Amino acid sequence: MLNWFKRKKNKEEKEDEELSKVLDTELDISEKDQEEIDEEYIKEEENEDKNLEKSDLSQENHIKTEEFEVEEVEEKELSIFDKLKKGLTKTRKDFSDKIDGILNSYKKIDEELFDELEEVLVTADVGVSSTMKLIDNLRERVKEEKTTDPNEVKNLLKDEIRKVMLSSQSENKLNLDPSPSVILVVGVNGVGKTTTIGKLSYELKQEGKKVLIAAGDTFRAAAIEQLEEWSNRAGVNIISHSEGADPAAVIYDGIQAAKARNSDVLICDTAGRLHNKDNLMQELNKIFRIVDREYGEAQKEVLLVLDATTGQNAINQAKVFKEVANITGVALTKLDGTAKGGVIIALYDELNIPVKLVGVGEGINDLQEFIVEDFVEALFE
Ligand SMILES: Nc1nc2c(ncn2[C@@H]2O[C@H](COP(=O)(O)OP(=O)(O)OP(=O)(O)O)[C@@H](O)[C@H]2O)c(=O)[nH]1
Ligand SMILES: [Mg+2]
Repeated sequence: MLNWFKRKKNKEEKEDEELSKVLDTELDISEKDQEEIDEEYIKEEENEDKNLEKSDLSQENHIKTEEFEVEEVEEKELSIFDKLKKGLTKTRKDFSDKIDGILNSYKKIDEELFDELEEVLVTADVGVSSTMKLIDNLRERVKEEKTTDPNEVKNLLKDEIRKVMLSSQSENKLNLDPSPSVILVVGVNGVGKTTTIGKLSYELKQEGKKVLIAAGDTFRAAAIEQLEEWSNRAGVNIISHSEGADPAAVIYDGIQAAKARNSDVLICDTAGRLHNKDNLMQELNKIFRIVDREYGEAQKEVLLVLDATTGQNAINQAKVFKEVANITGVALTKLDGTAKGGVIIALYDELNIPVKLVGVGEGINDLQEFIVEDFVEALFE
């Protein structure tokens, strides 16, 4: 193994050891943090109130709706592939441009070239073990096919990435048929759970499904109100209790309402922020038990939301959640704001968890299904 790589590997092993420490910090919220969050929320509310005072409420709503529709029409003009490509802009720049630069600077294929490619993959958060596997496979391919032109290496690498991802035994589509189905949305705080639920509700409603949301994050009032706002935007119903209520009771009520109203999909928000990791995991287990007991007939998805901008830390979070829950898929958010999109390759290769949805912006239309072939194409364009 090359020296640079060894150092990188040692560093990542150390990071792995600190896995639970990292998560504990992420899941732990100090009183000071909570005060800051509350203050921020109060400020936002005051601003909103001021805006509403300025103009007549109905007129305001009317204007907002119109703006919203215009935004949607523009967004729809982009194809799914173009949207993914746009979302991957930063990753692609870092990845494809660098690879082109390297390959153009070499006249023959040698170890140094492989070394440089390794560095690009690790920098794009593909992860050390997946990178090693890919580069080893690439080396073999070059040998087998007696490739001598560095420019041909790009297509071989693309093919190897595709192979690694497709060999993972996973289904990319949300398993929602036949109705009814329930989606439990889990993940640490701030990764984008609530936003993803809003976008997903909207999309499923557009597909003609009857959607109900359960506001299972009762840890703070702001979380419930944020979800209510999203349910309004998406035009779907929501079941909520007040702040501090037992989340399992909210989910229980959600299930009863979904049954009574013949809903196709029940989407449950959960808290990402509790006093510590054990609390969070216990609470999730309680919710899972309620769903199994009360809604056995429903298709069940446990969607782990991960924030792409956190790179390898997202992989660590996935490892922890995988221990306590049967995660059926990942929604990877904030792909638009990061060069760390390579983390998707590691999710497939190291954890065998399919990415089912990707978030490519903060708008209601900025969620899309994930297709491996499209991702690989977009990455190398
Ligand atoms: N750019 C971008 N921002 C996103 C995306 N998804 C979510 N966000 C933003 O990320 C922030 C956090 O999102 P939330 O949906 O509140 O996250 P959460 O996981 O529900 O957070 P907690 O309720 O605190 O646990 C918000 O400002 C969102 O607008 C995305 O795909 N792209
Ligand atoms: Mg939330």
